[in-house]
Amino acid sequence: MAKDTIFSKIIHGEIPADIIYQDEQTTAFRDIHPQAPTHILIVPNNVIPTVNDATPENEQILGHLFVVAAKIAKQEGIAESGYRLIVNCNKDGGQEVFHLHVHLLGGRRLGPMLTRQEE
Ligand code: DGP
Repeated sequence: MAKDTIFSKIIHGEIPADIIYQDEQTTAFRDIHPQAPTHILIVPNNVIPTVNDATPENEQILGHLFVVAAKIAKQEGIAESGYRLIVNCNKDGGQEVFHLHVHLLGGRRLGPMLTRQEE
């Protein structure tokens, strides 16, 4: 099994976070460095380090993350105005925490999907 992460500690209540949703499979909490008025992380309770580690056994939980995202978007009042879901993978994707998570961003116009290429 993959080793615990900072997000595991949040999921298990060992460090504080603004948890807005939790069920047996997933936990959602507000990002510590919000990039938009709504910036929530939706995280599987069991660690999958990156998208590269996803297996056919993970298909149910990976789908569940989207169902939870839709539920939270409604709860946050941004379902109709719109939002963006992002999953970063490894260095070029900008992944910092190696516990797969979906960023749910909304509450303002988010602009183009990518910023200019870094040199
Ligand atoms: P990523 O770059 O996709 O791995 O995103 C990691 C996000 O996690 C980043 O936006 C900041 C957030 N984050 C990191 N540590 C913590 C924490 O301890 N608490 C909360 N709420 N968010 C965190």
